[in-house]
Amino acid sequence: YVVKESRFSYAYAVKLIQRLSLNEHIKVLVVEDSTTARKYLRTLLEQHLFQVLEAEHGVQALDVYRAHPDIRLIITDYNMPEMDGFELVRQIRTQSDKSDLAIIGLSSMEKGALSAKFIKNGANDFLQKPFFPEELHCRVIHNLESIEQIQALNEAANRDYLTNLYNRRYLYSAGEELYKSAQQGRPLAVAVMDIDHFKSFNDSYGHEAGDAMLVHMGELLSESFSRFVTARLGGEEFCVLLPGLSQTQARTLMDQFRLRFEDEGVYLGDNYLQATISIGVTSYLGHSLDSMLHHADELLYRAKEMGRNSVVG
Ligand code: GH3
Ligand code: MG
Ligand code: MG
Ligand code: MG
Ligand code: MG
Repeated sequence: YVVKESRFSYAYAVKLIQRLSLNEHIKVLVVEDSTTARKYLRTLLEQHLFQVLEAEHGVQALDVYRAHPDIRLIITDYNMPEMDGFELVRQIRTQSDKSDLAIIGLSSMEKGALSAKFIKNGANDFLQKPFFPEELHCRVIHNLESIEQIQALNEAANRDYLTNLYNRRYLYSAGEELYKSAQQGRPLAVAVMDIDHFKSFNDSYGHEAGDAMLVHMGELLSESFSRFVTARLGGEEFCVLLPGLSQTQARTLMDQFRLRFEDEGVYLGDNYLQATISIGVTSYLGHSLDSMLHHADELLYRAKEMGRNSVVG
């Protein structure tokens, strides 16, 4: 006789239930030429609340993926008309790597070579048909969690811990792209700013108040420049990359920001804290992004010399 036992531990079942609210926002594409198999996969995935999309072969799958670039997982059969699973995986991997999109290969043909080939072509995982629904679910969750962890790590590596603005590392990688487009004719302005007399601010109100002011700066910057790239360069120095703006437009915007920062202080307990900033703005491309930042920094230094709380550029 067959003993029917629960394949999930209690802890695992709890974990699966906790995931359901996450799954609702995740698109999964099922690529399978057999209608029966496709509908079966859809049913299993919908039990876990995933948004399921379908394609009958590789060519159709590429179209669906183009229309829905936010698909997080593709489950694909091997043997299909028009374009098979290997070719699909190969083509998808020219656009999206394993940290953006998970792919699970599927096939009922003899194992070994097939699974290896799926993985060599860029699939994250492989599942042999017929499979237990539990195995499908475990592998789907496992692969999605890997992507989520990589994305969380990337995000943490690119953010400044105190202000949650981007850090210098991200600024340079995003900036290089913008700099390349600037060399091809798209305008780019760079602003570097620094809080005035911040050392004496810290000395007067304390380091905690200094930190509160930096957090406040982060909030005002991301609010005022949501269309642009804002970063903390270090200490009380910040940077805004303004693609598409001329020197004059950028200087006007930065001057509005300077006034806003001067006007809107922040409360720390009963203390209302205020500070001012000096800003350098350039759209002179020079020979590198780094030279642009240096130039903006020189203009910032001039604003300091001229008495602070001003924009030079
Ligand atoms: P200036 O107007 O010329 O910019 O004068 P300043 O005093 O702002 O410039 P200086 O470079 O002499 O001092 C910068 C100060 O910023 C010193 C440092 O203690 C403070 N600072 C840097 N990072 C942090 C931080 O994360 N938190 C706090 N509270 N203070 C910081
Ligand atoms: Mg098939
Ligand atoms: Mg300063
Ligand atoms: Mg200084
Ligand atoms: Mg400074």
